[in-house]
Amino acid sequence: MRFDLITLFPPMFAAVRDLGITGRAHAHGLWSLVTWNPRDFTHDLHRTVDDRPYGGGPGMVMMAEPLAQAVEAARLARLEAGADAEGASAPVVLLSPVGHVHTQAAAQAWSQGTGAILICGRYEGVDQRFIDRYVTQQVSLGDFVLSGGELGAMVLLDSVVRLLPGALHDAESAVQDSFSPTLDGLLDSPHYTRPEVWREDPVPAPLLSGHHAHIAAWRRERSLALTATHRPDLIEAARDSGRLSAGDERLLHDRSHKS
Ligand code: 9WO
Repeated sequence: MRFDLITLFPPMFAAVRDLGITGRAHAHGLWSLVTWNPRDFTHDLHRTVDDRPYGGGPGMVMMAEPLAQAVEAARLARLEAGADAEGASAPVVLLSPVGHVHTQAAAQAWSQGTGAILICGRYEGVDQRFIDRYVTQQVSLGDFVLSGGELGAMVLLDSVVRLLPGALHDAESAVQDSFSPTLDGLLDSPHYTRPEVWREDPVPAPLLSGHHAHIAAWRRERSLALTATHRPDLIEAARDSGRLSAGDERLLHDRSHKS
């Protein structure tokens, strides 16, 4: 899997390339990352990548031509590296609030692919003619504004790379995450580690029982309670897709009728 990042700030991507789970996966060759700076595709003395908006208004707009040349260079390099299936070309993705909101299901789908060319905008925005001609999809991380697309791209990368086979030490970890299939779309239960009593606050007894069925039942109950309290929309979605058992429904019912 290969990602080509079009960015004015290549050093930012050291965070995902060199550190933590994604860094280890990169060191093991599970994925690669190449940055392309639009500034390197300018041809004027000042290496200009932005200009004032037509129609007026605040701030500056990223110019289409340096972005287009960076994408063309990335495409050629991917072709030479055999990064995509024969005849296929990588998606060109703009991180922006206009896009579909990224989800765990989307991350799963991405993790089956060969990567993408990710466009990180800066300033007030990107010339629409570049978007119209090159961008195949836009991805949003949520309804908020960033100073640039880089952090959004890194969130996308992290969510995808950690799902690659071999990325995690403990193969179970990705399976047990919040939103993993085994949790049926519920939030994960709380976690505890040593000491057994911390500042007079003990670890919940079922976790110390050594009885695996009791532990699983306690975790399921905690997942349901946490999700019902904080994300009732996820309870509804799990129910609508048949992922709640009769036992789950009983726990939720009993909980909502406690005084
Ligand atoms: C932002 C925008 C807002 C409304 C309509 C169109 C839009 N396009 C862009 C855009 O391409 N923004 C660039 C990246 C340049 C300005 C800073 N950028 C950005 C991306 N701010 N916020 C995001 C972002 C990305 C993913 N998820 C949430 C926010």
